[in-house]
Amino acid sequence: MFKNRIYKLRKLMSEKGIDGVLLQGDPNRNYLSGFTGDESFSVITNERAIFITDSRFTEQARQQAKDYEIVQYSGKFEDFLGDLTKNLNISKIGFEENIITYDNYIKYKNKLNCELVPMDGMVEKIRIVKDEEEINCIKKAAAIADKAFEHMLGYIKAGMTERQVGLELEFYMKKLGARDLSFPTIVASGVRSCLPHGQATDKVLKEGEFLTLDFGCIYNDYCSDMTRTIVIGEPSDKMKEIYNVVLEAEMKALKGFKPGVTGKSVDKIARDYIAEKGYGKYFGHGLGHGVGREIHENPRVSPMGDTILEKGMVVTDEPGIYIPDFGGVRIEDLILITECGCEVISKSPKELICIK
Ligand SMILES: [Mn+2]
Repeated sequence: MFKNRIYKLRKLMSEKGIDGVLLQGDPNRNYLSGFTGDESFSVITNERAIFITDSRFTEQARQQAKDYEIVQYSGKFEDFLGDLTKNLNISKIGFEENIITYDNYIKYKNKLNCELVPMDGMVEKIRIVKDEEEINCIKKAAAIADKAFEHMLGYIKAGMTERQVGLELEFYMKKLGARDLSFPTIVASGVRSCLPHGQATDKVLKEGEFLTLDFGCIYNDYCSDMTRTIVIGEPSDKMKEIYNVVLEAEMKALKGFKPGVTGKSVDKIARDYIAEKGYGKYFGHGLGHGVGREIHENPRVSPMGDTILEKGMVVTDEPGIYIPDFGGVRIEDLILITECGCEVISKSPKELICIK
């Protein structure tokens, strides 16, 4: 599997005319090696795959990065890299311009005798389509989130704080085998639900309020992402109306996801429907995003999403309406693009749930 991924990278390297790459960020380096730790490096040329780490990770790298020569370095990494690129006769080395700092760049530029070339998302282009094993990990992470949501429906009561809700949700996902959270859990109730990314506070849940939960976990390095908005007690007519508009927009978009269309064309389906219902100005963010090793990755499903969707891509469908001083609703499913449409990975119910 890793050999195949490295093979794909080497093809892109030769197309770009570079004879080596330096991988420093966790997602790309680990995707191409099987390593699950951090703060390490790999250098890949046409003939060699070298994994470079320090004494904290050497043994782990030996066990996990089996297709690589493992090298332990000490001292300044830029000195080590300068010698290595010289010994490997690298003339143009690709680097992750979205990962390395300006400080890194200056140090490399001073120590390396080769040309530094931005990789321009070369590995991300390979990562955008998921293989079966990756899809299984994402499905497992989503199943944990679904179970946790079901648990929360029996746990949430008026009088609790958002923080209590968030803590229980996070604890429960870890109890079910999640390694970590995909991102800081969003728990936003009442007027706070108009904050698309409102993190849990000490606010107490009251009857007649929306409660938005946006959460996910990491299973074997892969993220899940889902959002459900529920009501504490009884919803008003206006709350029901907004909820139904968002739900309808979400379901209409689901029918639009298929290979061969752009992300922006699916975004438009949900956006046009919400605008038609008079709430256009309250839906400010994109409809969705790719999910994998990172919680937000390509393809973007927004008015700027030019990428053509392909079978094996995993994206979210998450329209929302956020009305200041009133509240908001977002409903988000994780989906897999299939041969002729999409498969909804999130299984939690979407009809309006009221906590009595
Ligand atoms: Mn999302």
